[in-house]
Amino acid sequence: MFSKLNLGVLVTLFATGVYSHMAMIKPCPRLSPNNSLCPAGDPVDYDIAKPIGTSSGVGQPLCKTDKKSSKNVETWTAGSTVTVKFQPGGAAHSGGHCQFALSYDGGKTFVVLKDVLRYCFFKGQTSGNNAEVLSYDIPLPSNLPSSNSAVFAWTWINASGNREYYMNCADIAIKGVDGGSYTGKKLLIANYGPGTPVVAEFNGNYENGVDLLNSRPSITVNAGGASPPPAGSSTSASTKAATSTPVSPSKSTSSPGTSASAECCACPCK
Ligand SMILES: [Cu+2]
Repeated sequence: MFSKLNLGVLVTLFATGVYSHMAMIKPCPRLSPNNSLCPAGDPVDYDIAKPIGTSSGVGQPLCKTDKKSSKNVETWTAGSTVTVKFQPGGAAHSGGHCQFALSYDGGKTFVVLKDVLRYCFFKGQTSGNNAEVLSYDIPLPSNLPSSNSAVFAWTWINASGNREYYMNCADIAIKGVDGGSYTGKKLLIANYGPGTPVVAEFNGNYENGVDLLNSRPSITVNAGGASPPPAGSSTSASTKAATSTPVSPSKSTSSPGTSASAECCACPCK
């Protein structure tokens, strides 16, 4: 019964030509179309599943848009576990590296909550395009700062195809430690224009890019955004990382409306 339903969904997607890349559907990300979890009337992007950039150019800003949803789509409690879900039927490009991260400064700086490295959307090495895994549990650290304007992000560096960077973001509230802070790895942004590192196509080598992920600096975030860690708790290197912005999407020279579709996609999307 279940597989019949899934097959039906796939057939529908093929028939309507919607078969595309991967997109988060829960929590409702900004611009998510046809998503009952999203605030009614919010703007949508029917290309929500497209990458925000490639190794050669920036197609869209981080999070796809700077504009927040009209309201927080979920309220999360520090110390609990949340489930993130993805749209079925998209091209999963043989897996790759997913990072799940949180921003307290409106989407400029992200601290990583969970990595799913190498085989994101799959159970192991594969040359497949149909995701085997469409949901991940994210344990929320118990010392996350409280916020009414946090931004949760899923990002993905695909294993096969064009060198792309995918990112969807959801506006959420966090019930955690009032005035608290949290230290973790800074989100790796790669394959996102010439200012970022390139993770080569895996071609079966799932260690590609793992060195970059392993060398992410630590940053400390709090309800005011990202800040230097408390004195004595870390190094000047992480202070620098917390305050620097790796890529300014506004510096993209691509003209609006052409860049995303031009850069994307050598993937086997139909
Ligand atoms: Cu794709």
